Amino acid sequence: MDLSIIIPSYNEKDNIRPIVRRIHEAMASLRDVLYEIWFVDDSSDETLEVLAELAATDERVHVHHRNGERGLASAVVQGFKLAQGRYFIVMDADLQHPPELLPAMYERLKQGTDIVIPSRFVEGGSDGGLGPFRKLVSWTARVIGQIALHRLRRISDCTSGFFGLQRDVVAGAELDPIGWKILIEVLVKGHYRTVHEIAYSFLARDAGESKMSMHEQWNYFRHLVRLVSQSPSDRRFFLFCIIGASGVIVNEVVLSILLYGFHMKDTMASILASLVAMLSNYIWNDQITWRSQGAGRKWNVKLPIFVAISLVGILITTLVMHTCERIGLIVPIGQAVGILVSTVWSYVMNNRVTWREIEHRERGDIVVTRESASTAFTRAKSGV
Ligand SMILES: Nc1nc2c(ncn2[C@@H]2O[C@H](COP(=O)(O)OP(=O)(O)OP(=O)(O)O)[C@@H](O)[C@H]2O)c(=O)[nH]1
Ligand SMILES: [Mg+2]
Repeated sequence: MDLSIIIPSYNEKDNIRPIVRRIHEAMASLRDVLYEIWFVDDSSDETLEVLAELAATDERVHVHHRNGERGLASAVVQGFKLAQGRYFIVMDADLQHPPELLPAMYERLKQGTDIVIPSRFVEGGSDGGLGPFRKLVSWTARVIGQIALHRLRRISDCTSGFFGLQRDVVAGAELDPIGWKILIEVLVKGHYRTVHEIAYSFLARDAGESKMSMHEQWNYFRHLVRLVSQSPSDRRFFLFCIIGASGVIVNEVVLSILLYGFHMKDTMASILASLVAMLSNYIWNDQITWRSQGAGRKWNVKLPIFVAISLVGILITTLVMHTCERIGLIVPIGQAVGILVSTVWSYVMNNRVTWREIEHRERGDIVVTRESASTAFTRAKSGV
């Protein structure tokens, strides 16, 4: 079997026949390709009857019905287990994902690209099928995901429900998604090196109802938290921020002791308190944040670099604060922006320089390529 098309479905009775017909029409251009369509269905309406009728007459259509179970992402994981193809393509049942793109996606997979993602956000693509509120919610969700998980950062449509992959990408991966966004689970836990994005226009739903809800947004947030906690390199940034915040408390406590216990002069007490906080941050970061990669370099190399990076960080905070003040922002806001910029600076530098070794090994750069809609559709139409 060459290709398995996996479709999660929930109460889509009016969309099943049209999508199967359009898949066959689109795949007709690839004459020798063996493909199957797997519906993983959780429906409570007549969708299952429609699917059963189709499966009885069309040998390419297969149905797995889950009784009393829900969840788009877990349905897709079930599809990965059932599918026989060398390549998988996942798409929605409601025709928002145009089956006409299947040949172009298949060709890319056949050429060896690990993951192919039709994207609404590559030049030539559009997310016209969504209303303004849904667009805003979807944009916010994407940005939060990209901040939290480094593997999503260069993928323009990382929450898409339409994507293709080599079977091997998920073969040994322990997929354990919550809710809807199966692609983020695949991007974080899958084994891959190349990603190709193809621009496309997301379309309005033809029939049936949307199952998107606030509850699903909450599930997405829980899913992100779980992925961050399972991914050492993403967890690291959050640990670094928590330790940085703990440094503020250390700083204040030491300052109070020096001022009121030892009656030290203000400036001296302030400098000493900052140094102790810096040392405390160094120790926690060495023991927790970068625990797995400290080996090989001694503290007398790492500590001075850490201190130098922190001092430049303080300078950056002040510079950014002044710049913000000049453009009319009040000092506390300017200081907050400065802290944000210097936190990112310190994190990146410590990751690359102070505790560098493993980070290089882990990065194993992923190559992302892009294709505009015109090229993709020309290829889809001509079946090349
Ligand atoms: N198996 C399964 N499929 C689901 C479940 N929830 C949604 N789906 C399917 O997942 C796909 C996406 O759901 P939609 O309701 O279209 O979500 P959406 O595309 O974000 O929302 P709209 O733009 O309003 O259509 C569709 O094919 C649904 O039938 C579920 O719990 N189980
Ligand atoms: Mg939909």
